[in-house]
Amino acid sequence: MSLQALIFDVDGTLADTERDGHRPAFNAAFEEAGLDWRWDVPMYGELLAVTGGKERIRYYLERFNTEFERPDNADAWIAGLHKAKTRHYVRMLGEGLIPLRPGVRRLIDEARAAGLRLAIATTTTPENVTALLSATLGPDSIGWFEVIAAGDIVPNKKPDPAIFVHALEAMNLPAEACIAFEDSRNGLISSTGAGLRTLVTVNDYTRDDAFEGAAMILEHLGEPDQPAAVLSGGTGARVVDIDMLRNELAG
Ligand code: XBP
Ligand code: MG
Repeated sequence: MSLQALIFDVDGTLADTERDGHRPAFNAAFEEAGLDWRWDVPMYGELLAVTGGKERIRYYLERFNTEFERPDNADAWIAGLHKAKTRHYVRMLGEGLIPLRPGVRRLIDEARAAGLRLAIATTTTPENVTALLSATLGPDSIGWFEVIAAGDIVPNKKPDPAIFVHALEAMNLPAEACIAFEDSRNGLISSTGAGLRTLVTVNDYTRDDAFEGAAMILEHLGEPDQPAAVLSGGTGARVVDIDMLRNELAG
């Protein structure tokens, strides 16, 4: 079936948001709430085992800070803490602190020029997605994505396939007509669980993940003057463009 749409993950795929975006935003929210919790870079790597910010805070308390006495209304309290984190994160994006990864803008421009449809499937909060798109590709770019499937829109976050299934249903497309872009094992399990061929671009937190089932694994999407290292798959091309997706990945 011919290629009709590209579905992008956000965190770690469009931009390296986790280490220098979400992590400091969580820490700023903790400080503001008078908590002495600080998530350093290695600890945050362990916390990434669980997707979703509220879920990640719960996991931290269950696994790494069991002494902490939670308030009675723990869910609402965590939701409030997470809301503050989102506020800090959106502010950081607005300050232009987090750029897109190599090749992302180019590939999105090429996909639009080729008439491909675009969607997003992410675990993060919807306003984080629109803030990132707006700060990097400009406010109009929000409308380039036919579907922005994000956050609590599905009950179970990645690695559950629900968010990709939701995006496919909203576009009324079969998985065979699409390619997904992911950066993590949880993301890959989710996308392949929805039947999607998936191209993985690794980052410092995910390069040692096991990526069985990925159609191709690269360092990043590549630019003509900055070709990507190919870690697995493909036939040697080091810049991901539409021809390459059609020739090497589309079924
Ligand atoms: C991203 C996530 C998100 C972000 C934080 O996973 O797990 O939770 O880390 O965003 P993926 P929120 O890239 O696989 O979608 O705090 O808004 O959840
Ligand atoms: Mg990701």
